[in-house]
Amino acid sequence: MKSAVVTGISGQDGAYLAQLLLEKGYRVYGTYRRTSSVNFWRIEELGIQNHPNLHLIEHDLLDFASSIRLLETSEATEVYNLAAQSFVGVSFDQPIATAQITGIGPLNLLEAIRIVNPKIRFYQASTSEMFGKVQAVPQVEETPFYPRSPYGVAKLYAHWITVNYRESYDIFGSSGILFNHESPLRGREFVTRKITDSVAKIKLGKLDELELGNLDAKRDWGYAKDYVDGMWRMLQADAPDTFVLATNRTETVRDFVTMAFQGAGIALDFKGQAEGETAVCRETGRTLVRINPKFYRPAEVELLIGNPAKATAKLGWKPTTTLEQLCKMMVDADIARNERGFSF
Ligand code: NDP
Ligand code: GDR
Repeated sequence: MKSAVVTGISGQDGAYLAQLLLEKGYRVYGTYRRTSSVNFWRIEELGIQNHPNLHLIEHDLLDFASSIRLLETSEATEVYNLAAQSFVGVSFDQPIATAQITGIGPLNLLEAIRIVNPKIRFYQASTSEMFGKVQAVPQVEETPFYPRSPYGVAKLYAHWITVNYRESYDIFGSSGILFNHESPLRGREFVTRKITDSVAKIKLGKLDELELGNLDAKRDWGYAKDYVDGMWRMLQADAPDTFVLATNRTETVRDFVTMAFQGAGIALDFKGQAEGETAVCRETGRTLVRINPKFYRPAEVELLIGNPAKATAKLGWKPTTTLEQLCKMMVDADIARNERGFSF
């Protein structure tokens, strides 16, 4: 039986990847950090929390000794490093913690691999945020990086140290440059889920208005389940490499807002500009969306769109879900959750 470590099991991608690996017959060691109240709602929603081949292990990404023990206990042949301080907005308020967890955390794992078993295959969760102030459209593996947040800078370190261990020590370290991917399991601080959860609450009369920041930002949004399949494919390849996973389509936050309200049967009209912009219900004239400048970032990534041609050619990977399907799936899930009073 193959054995894999997935760091960040309590996160969106960790839950979907664990599910995929269990379906493929792996023994999965999912790591989580110690908190006073651990919450496994995502693996519970997927119904895998009591799977006999899922082992939940407390592990701190910054504790080198515990990384060594993790690899020894699990006898893993694949390590997927998904744990990170992953919220761009917070990285401006907590740049040092973000640098340590998101930047140095992966180095701890790579060093542990070098010591315990250099044959272990390593996946690093890199990001389109590394492109930041984009230097080419669409972005591909060779596009120069220009991160625009402490998060993006930390991820860039983690990306290059993975490449460096590949080249220096012959470690099978692959880096997936993944563009935004969403799902009903997305954290509520990220814009898509914030929107779909708020749409559900507005629809059910539990919320009056949705407050957002920059509506002009453009993102390439895909479905998280497609993307964890791409991670697995990267570690099954003949050689370690760097791959972009994206849909090659970009839309504004405003477009996603429109789509999400439409999914709940509400048509919107946008009025005004910049921080004075609002969206009103076409039927009632009631304001449903307002701008709050506190959601703007000190430096913004304005436009992301990725071309996954390399992943398609070398891994046979393709996104399978349209943005319309994804948005509807998220709105429906949030309406159902809010109806039954569950709202993570
Ligand atoms: P989430 O924020 O949903 O999950 C992050 C995970 O990291 C959680 O399990 C979280 O634990 C854990 N974590 C946070 N801080 C620490 C810490 N100090 N020590 C140990 N674990 C910690 O992110 P996603 O699942 O969306 O993303 C997975 C990875 O992919 C991340 O590295 C992210 O940066 C990267 N990525 C994500 C993209 C996306 O669009 N989703 C795109 C590109 C890259 P807890 O539950 O306790 O907070
Ligand atoms: P992002 O995702 O920063 O791209 O990082 P997020 O959903 O947070 O923001 C996307 C865009 O929406 C704009 N925005 C808002 N964002 C949030 N969170 N809340 C708001 O109210 C709001 N209003 C407008 C943002 O300014 C931004 O332009 C995600 C994370 O998953 C990272 O870990 C990952 O690396 C990248 O995607 C790829």
